[in-house]
Amino acid sequence: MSATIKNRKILHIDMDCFYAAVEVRDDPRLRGKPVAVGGRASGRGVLTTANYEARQFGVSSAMPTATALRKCPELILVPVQMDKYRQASQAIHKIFADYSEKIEPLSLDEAFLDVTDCERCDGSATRIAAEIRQRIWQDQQLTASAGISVNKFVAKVASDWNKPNGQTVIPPEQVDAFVAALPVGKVFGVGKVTEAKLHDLQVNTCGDLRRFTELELQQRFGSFGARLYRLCRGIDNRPVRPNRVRKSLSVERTFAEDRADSAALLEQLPELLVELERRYAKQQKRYAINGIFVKLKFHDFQTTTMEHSGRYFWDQALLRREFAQLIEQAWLRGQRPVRLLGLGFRFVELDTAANQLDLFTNAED
Ligand code: TTP
Ligand code: MG
Repeated sequence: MSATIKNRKILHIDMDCFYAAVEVRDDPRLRGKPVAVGGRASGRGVLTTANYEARQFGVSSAMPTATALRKCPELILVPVQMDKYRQASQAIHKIFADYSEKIEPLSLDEAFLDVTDCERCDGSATRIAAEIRQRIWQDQQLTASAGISVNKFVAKVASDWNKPNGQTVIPPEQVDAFVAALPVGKVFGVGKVTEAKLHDLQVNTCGDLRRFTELELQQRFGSFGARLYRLCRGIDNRPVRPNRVRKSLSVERTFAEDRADSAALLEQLPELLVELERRYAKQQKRYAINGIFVKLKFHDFQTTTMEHSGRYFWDQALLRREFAQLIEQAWLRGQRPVRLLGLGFRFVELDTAANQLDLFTNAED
């Protein structure tokens, strides 16, 4: 039975100084020293992150490398090596998958897991988090921190509480008090502007925010006001949403009258291809086409599919030729009237989180 919103068990897991930790792991000479990952100062580089030794000097993510070197002259700078972080990220996600199907990655190093239905560790979310962190260490020699609570908001705040290499549990009965004491700046969506506005209203903590009615908050903050009203009470019903990666896209048509042969099928190709193109263009994310396939259902309901793998860009003429070939080959397998024709693409799995971070890497020299 799926759990009600009230008794969910949500984990937020976040790797500690992720890129820097991977670099230190791979070069023991860096251990114990201040290390940052990013572009060179001469190339106007910025840092993606820094290890905890470097943070003691005031070095932080997104800081220009030149500034960081002024704050910490002995800082060791390592260039970004995205492939390594991606590999570590994949290994970590494999471990997550042993505990839940409901995994929502936020970036390469951070994810929510809904472990409400997980039966491992006697169903104890606290022990599940500890075990996951232990396995990440054994498998990757990297440390992670975790927050454990009843919803995403509280779990995320909690994972920061005992960083690095720690975990914090906020059980249901403590959520209210925990959130009441929380500075409003910790609430997801409250940026500098909103925070300043709230301070003007003598609001410093989520507890202070509870003085306002939902309507008052809506009047001041628009639609975000309604969310604030709930969040400051520790209420957050957002589900953990797995980023479903699309593996294929297809269109198909059942004919009013069966098509006798492949020539009759080919007449249908241009129209179906336009439909496929329309669906492909409508997708929010871009997927690289890694193969094409056709599906035929013969009049006796026997079905056959034929694939061709290879990288394709959208090229009408080429796709038409290649689909036509597949249709002919597929028809030869049955050589009888056809009631349905389908066309489709297979996609390469793209790691959307990694792609976002690539934008950052490009700032490198
Ligand atoms: P974070 O989880 O924000 O930071 P972190 O893992 O380095 O440190 P913490 O221990 O505080 O969690 O980001 C994860 C990785 O994403 C980080 O190692 C580098 C990369 N990153 C960027 O490329 N640009 C950025 O601005 C930030 C914040 C992170
Ligand atoms: Mg992190």
